[in-house]
Amino acid sequence: MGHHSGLSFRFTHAITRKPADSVASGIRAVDSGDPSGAKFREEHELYVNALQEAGLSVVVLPPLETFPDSCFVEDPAFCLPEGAIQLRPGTDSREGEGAAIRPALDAVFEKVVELPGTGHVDGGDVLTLDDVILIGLSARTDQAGADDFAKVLAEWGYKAEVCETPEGVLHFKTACSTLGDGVILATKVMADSGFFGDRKVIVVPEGEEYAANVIRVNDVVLVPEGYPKTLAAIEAAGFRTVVVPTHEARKVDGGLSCLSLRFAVS
Ligand code: CIR
Repeated sequence: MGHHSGLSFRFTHAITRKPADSVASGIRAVDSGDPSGAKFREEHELYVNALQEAGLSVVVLPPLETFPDSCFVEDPAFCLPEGAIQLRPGTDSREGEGAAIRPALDAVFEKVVELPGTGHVDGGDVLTLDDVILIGLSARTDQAGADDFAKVLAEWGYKAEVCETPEGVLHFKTACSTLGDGVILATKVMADSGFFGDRKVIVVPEGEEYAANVIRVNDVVLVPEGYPKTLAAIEAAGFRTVVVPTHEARKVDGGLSCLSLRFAVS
């Protein structure tokens, strides 16, 4: 199928995984208290509802206690209309999540391949735009992984570019999102990076950097609760918004995009 208008936001399906109680020991850069599995599952249900309201058929996988960060399903896989790629997350406690999500990929896609080689890629470092797929090098995604991933994408007919995620940013998409229709939402540091060429970039107001991670799903943009200036900026640009609470996810550096794999299949 390759690049086409709407590739970045027209979806039919999503895969999610309920947070486990072990999410209390999920990875975080700065400790602001442990998330509660029970509270996180309540927020997760609202997230799943929002995806359904946006028109998606949503698979909800059971909690996986052995992997504390396994509700962040975006990281161990990458999906396109023609198939899925099982990734190799770049931190020890998450590397096995690729194999854990594989059956869910096989259940939906005829074509599923594993990232070749020995490098690492976290899906959170991959930003799909309609005309190019950006892969951010980070503490999780290394050059070997990015190069091998780009090769698979090229074989499937997709153009990829490898970028340097700015220092101190967990994942490339922690600091930017596509709103579709050629518009990017990004933190100032990301906006100044030059990655986005002449696309229109909405800069996230200072102090609301967490809200750079939003997801456009069909006709709406899901925005985390508690970021009024960013919400207003997205609405002023003409997008319909839906606010979703992500307070528990945030305690372990997770956001809206990390919680699902979104894709279009016929
Ligand atoms: C981690 O550090 O891997 C998790 N605690 C958070 C993952 C967030 N995922 C994402 O940004 N795609």
